[in-house]
Amino acid sequence: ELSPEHITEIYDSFHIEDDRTGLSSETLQRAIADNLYYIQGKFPEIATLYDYYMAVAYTVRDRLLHRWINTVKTYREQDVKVVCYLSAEYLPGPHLENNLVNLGIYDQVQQAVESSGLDLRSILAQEEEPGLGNGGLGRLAACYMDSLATLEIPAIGYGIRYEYGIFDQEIREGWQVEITDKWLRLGNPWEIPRPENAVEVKFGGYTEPYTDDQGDYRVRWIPHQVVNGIPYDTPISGYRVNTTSTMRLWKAEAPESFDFQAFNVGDYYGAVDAKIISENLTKVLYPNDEPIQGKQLRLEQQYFFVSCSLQNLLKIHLLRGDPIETFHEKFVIQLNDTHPAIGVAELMRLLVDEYLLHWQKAWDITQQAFAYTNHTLLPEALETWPLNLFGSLLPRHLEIIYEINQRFLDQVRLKYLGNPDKLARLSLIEEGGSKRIRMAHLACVGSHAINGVAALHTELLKEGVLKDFYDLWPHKFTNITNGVTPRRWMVLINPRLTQLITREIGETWITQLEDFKRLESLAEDPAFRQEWRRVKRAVKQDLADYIQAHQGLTLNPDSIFDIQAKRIHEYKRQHLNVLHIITLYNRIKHNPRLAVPPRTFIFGGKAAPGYQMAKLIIKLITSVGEVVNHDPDICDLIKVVFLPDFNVTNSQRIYPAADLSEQISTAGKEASGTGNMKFSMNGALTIGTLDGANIEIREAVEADNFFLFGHTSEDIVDLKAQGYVPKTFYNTNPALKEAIDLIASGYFSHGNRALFQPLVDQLLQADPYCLLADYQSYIDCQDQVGQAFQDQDTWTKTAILNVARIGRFSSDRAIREYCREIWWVNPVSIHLEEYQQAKA
Ligand code: T68
Repeated sequence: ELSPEHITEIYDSFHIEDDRTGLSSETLQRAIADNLYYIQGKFPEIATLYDYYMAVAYTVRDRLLHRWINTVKTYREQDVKVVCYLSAEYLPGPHLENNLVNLGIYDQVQQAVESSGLDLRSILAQEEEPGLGNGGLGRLAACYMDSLATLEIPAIGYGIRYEYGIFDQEIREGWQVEITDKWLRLGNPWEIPRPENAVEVKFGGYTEPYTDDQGDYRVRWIPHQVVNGIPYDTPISGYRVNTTSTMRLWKAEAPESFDFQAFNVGDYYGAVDAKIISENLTKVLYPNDEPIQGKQLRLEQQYFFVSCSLQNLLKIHLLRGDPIETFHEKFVIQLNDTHPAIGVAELMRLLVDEYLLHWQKAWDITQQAFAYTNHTLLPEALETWPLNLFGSLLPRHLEIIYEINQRFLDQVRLKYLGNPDKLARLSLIEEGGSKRIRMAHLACVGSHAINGVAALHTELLKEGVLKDFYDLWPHKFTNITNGVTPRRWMVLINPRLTQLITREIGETWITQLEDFKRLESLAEDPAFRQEWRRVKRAVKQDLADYIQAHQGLTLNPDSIFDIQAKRIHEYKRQHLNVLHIITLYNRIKHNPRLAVPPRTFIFGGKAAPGYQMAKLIIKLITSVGEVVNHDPDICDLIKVVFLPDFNVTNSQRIYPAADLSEQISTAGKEASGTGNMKFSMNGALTIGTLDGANIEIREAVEADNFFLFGHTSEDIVDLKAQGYVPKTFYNTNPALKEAIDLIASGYFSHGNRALFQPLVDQLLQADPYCLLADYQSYIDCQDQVGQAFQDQDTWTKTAILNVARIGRFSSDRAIREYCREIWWVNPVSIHLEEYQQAKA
């Protein structure tokens, strides 16, 4: 520790130039030139556009660092409670533009680069986004980081610095091809490595008991392997506030001492092998949006980042001079699904084995520190680990989990005398056949709060997968409906609509989205509606231009832009959408003079590389597009587009351009959905089932302004209970039969009947997601959509009302609820000290 005098001396020895903090376009222009020269080592004759991007990024980062340092200092000095978000995935999207928006320097930077003869949009396009997540769950974590900073809540987001993020998707001959995502190849200007804060993580080996100085029974863990965790910090700005939080991602490296050990015995190659094995740990993101049961490396990743993060938190706590016993008063740890649930056992290990607390004290701290968010109802998606695998990797944690379980079941036994079934259902260990650890149960037992991510989802958790826990601890359960940040999902992606709205109602909505309700009366104003339509038309033209340039397809910007963009999954039912397309196609083929409003069907989304049916659904979409787009009988009334590589960057062109948002999952399967919110916020109408947050969106915008179809989650349960026979629907519905038969006939596959056979068989023989049962209702509803679109003025009114009433679905609202109901934390404002003052 340095003395105060020494610190003053260090401050006196250097000073920060205004070129690193100034916000005028002149200063920014100078700073960009300076960074191009001194950081990129380039001069204009040889600088690439990427060099300019880096120079601008470093210039913006300098401005962030000033705020970031003040944020960290404030939290160090003041006695604040901090939210720690533990998430194996983050999808922040490109940082540069978001930071320009949040700092309020978009125009100044634009002017600065234009004065240098450059174009800001093409500089922004250089950024490679960190694809450190699969979909909704990772993107939610990023929206929450944005809202936490904007609401000035002290927070750290912990995660994994995957070297390869989610694969890039290419479409070749209609099939998905996965390309490795080398996002770090050209350097990452947003992260700061902190090798001095490395921590050690142990794996494998065995445990042994010993007696400590007090004569207490203790356990020691002798690992087989040690891996170092190196933190990489990325500043996360808040909107127009000084608060700048930290996203701290861990990279695995081999500890040097480990290498030396091998060197000493002369095993140079063994040492290199060990290094490779260690560094494999954070090499790649598992591209699955469901858990991959039983992959050892995945468990290693989870434990690695959780152990690094908890060790780091305990260190911060002790550095602040606080006693270990008050840990839970200063930190609350949110588990983003069960991926970090091993944290419950790890905190117990750290408190009991390393800090020598008694079990009960450690358990009180742990339970009060943790809270758990569930993101799925699919029973096959609940994470469990084979006990053998778990025990060989984490022998001490297995013992701790046994101890937690024993004490937990002792308590349960008193409540449910003589009900062994209940005990078996609640147990952290799944018995029978091969034993497994149930991570959701560990998360429930170790947390003071458990939440679902939409009202229906939370209710279904309480009646279904977590029912026994709900019966035991009803007070632990809460619903926090998801939300998305209006900064990225409106201000950044839709400047035209942002400007129109702000001109009318001011800009308070950017941080208080409920203020959108001031748009209600404008829905009645014909002149405003006309301007709204002009904006939508311009934004659709932008997307059409992009698709023309990238896919050579000409789209009609006056057609209905009907969009489904999300991961490809049978439960999300992209193939139901395809059945509608084929139905329309058949109708036009039968009656070429049929008056149908022109539609452009746009799809985007990745399939897990091992999920054959999802990949076949992509092939079906592209194959149908191939036929429909070129059939002269269709006269361009229908176009089908598959936009490759759906990621945050590409999604930003999609949401603003939609007329119709497809949210058509089987009721009871989609926990919440968040794309539904982004589409609505940008003025699309929704066609959807009563699933996830759709239900609440429909309530908010009111039933007349939402296209509802399909069975409810209760209907679906009943349908299945009665023995669902999809063939009955097929046999009794000629249009449905015709559509499916056309796929089966090889019509879309150059006569190859075998190609789509697995998909057809699945629908006719099992149809686990009830497409056939919902088909007619969907078609009828789509017919209403087609009708409604003919009346552009009413359609626009409805779109405006959707936006006016979507305010509740801001992530700011969601974060306020977490703060109030689960975290018990308060905002702390950050004052920027002038650098010279900072000496004090
Ligand atoms: C999604 N889950 C839900 N999981 O499907 C979606 N899972 O309804 C919800 O809106 C969203 O979470 C946010 O709450 C996911 O995205 C995953 O990506 C995932 C990844 C690995 C393992 C399991």
